[in-house]
Amino acid sequence: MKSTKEGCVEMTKNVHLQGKQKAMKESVLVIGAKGQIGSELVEELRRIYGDSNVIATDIKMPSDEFLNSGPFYQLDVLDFPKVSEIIRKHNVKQVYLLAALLSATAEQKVKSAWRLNMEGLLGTLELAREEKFKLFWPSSIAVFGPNTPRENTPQFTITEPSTVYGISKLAGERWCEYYFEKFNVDVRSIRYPGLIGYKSEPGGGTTDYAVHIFHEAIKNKTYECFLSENTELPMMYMHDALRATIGLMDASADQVKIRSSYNVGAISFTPKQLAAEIRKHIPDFTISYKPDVRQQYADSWPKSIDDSHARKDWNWKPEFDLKGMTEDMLSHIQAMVQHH
Ligand code: AKB
Repeated sequence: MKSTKEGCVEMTKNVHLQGKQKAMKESVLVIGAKGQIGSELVEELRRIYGDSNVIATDIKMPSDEFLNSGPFYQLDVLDFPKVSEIIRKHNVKQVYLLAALLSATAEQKVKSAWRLNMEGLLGTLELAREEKFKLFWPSSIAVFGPNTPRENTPQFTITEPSTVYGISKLAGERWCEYYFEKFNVDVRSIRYPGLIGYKSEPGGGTTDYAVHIFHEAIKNKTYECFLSENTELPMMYMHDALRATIGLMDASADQVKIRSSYNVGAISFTPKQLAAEIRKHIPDFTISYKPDVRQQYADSWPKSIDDSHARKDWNWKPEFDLKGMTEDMLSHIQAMVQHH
């Protein structure tokens, strides 16, 4: 392990490219690598491109295990000179910009959420224009608002978000399309629904209940939900989210017809339906409901998503339904709990 004077920690490993791994001298950069998506995406990208070709960065230092898995820099995304230095040094040709504050935290920290979510994107779009890399930026179902049709929400419809997070995502979508149209920046984006995975926990979101419920079901056999029982929201298992993300980035440029952000759908359910599914495996699991401020955000979002454009343009298709996702989550968390 080398520690450089800027405080970066860089790991180099001998990598034997094999199987699905693609030989390349170019690198992939993940900004916000310790978050819910980032930590799993880095693992998957390293499997595809080789450990040393995927550069992970985050404002926080990760675990030793993560540090040992490939190159890492401690980095504030708003420090653009440093981002640019890493991009040049490693000949980065793809950037995944995942650093953001989610819906609930953004309402608490309005200005810093706007700064991180918006200036982070704008600065990175500028770098993409100069350095000519392909950029992935996540949008969200939060771009929709209370006036949007909530069932099977279309790709092109009313977008009047009522949360700081949603406003930043909507503005971000417009910037992405602008940089593509004006400067030919190859930027690609997905409107993620709530994401559910067992490897990393979300933080500060409204859809987080659908992850916490599994951990509590296994540990305590009971869960107090901060959304009401019939709050239906679009959700996606992390396995599918990674497939969608990498699938969109791997699509040829002419397949990517939408440069703002694509609707992608997978599963829709309510807390009550999820609890019933969990009960098929843990019969004595109980749930109670104590909606808090996050209920308002959820009530302004779609119940289900029409993702026909993503299906048609770059062959998007989810693999996990509620049953499959629940089985997989429970068996992995159970194994993790037994292991510790
Ligand atoms: C959140 O709940 O804030 C996020 C999202 C839907 O973008 N998971």
